[in-house]
Amino acid sequence: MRAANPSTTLGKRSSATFRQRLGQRCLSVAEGRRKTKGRHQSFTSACREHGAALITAMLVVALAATAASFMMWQNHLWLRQVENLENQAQARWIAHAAIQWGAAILDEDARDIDDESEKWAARLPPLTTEGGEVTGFIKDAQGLINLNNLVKNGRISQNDVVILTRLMIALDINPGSINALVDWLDADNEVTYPGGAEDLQYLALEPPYRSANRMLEDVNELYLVQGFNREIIRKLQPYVTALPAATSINVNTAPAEVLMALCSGLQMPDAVALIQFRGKTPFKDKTDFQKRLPQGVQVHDEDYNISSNFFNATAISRNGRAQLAYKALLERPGQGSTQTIWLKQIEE
Ligand SMILES: [Ca+2]
Ligand SMILES: [Ca+2]
Repeated sequence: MRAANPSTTLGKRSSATFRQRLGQRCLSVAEGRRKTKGRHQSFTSACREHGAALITAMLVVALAATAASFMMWQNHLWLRQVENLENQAQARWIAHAAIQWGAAILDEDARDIDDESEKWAARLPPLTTEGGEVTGFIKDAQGLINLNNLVKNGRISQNDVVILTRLMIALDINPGSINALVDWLDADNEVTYPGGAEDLQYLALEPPYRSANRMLEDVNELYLVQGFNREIIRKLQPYVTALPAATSINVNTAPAEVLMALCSGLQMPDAVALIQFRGKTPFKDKTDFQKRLPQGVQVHDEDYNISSNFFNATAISRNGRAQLAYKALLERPGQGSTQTIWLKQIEE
């Protein structure tokens, strides 16, 4: 039997111990790493939570700031709207007052003659008001051709048809649509030939409508009358009007084109000469006007006059950011105070 080698035994023991110790050491290191990893994970998780909370807080602040900004903007907008409405109301009130002032000036005016050297014809210089200014002017509505004259007492007025025909020819407009205007104004439903139009023609349009069979309330109503279009109305507008009664033309205020339409045979140079003459010495009566007409020129006595009953007053008022223009038709009767027939807001 062979005796055991002590050194070999000792070596085996040392080796076992070493492995044991190594195992423990490894376990210890692994434990350490596990703990470190755990701590790291906890730290990362905490960081993530903290980050999320921070982003949420920032979002809440941003939303709150946006909401506050929106509310402030809305509030500002509302205040501006209120201010605009207030400015508009003030501007409207001042414009209406200016037109009433115009009516008072007409009341004070002598009514035997109406010419452009009179006080009512002077343009109102801009007057400062609280928060703005107002200006305005009055024009004689009877210096123009009254389209409603075409039908008088239910019948066609041939004199007035001739006057409008002369104007349209001078303005290079085909006068063929005058009968349609006569039909628009007259009370019956019988078509005036050629060129007339009553319900039958207008009801065939899309959309259909009926003939008015009454006076025009406004020159723009011509858009509804057969044969009148934008171009024709644009050309006519400086020389025609729509008054609520038959009227005569005031030769102290009529422009040259209207004088030429009124007087048979009157040429432009003579019409300009008449206007220059009346600028210095207004026609004091109808005979005075007739005397000034060139030889051969004729005018019907009932078609003209040297004074007026109807005037257009325009007022332009500015208040803050609001600027409004109003136009009125004023009627000044032979006696009594001037009345407003209509008042409307217009484009400047
Ligand atoms: Ca006068
Ligand atoms: Ca008719």
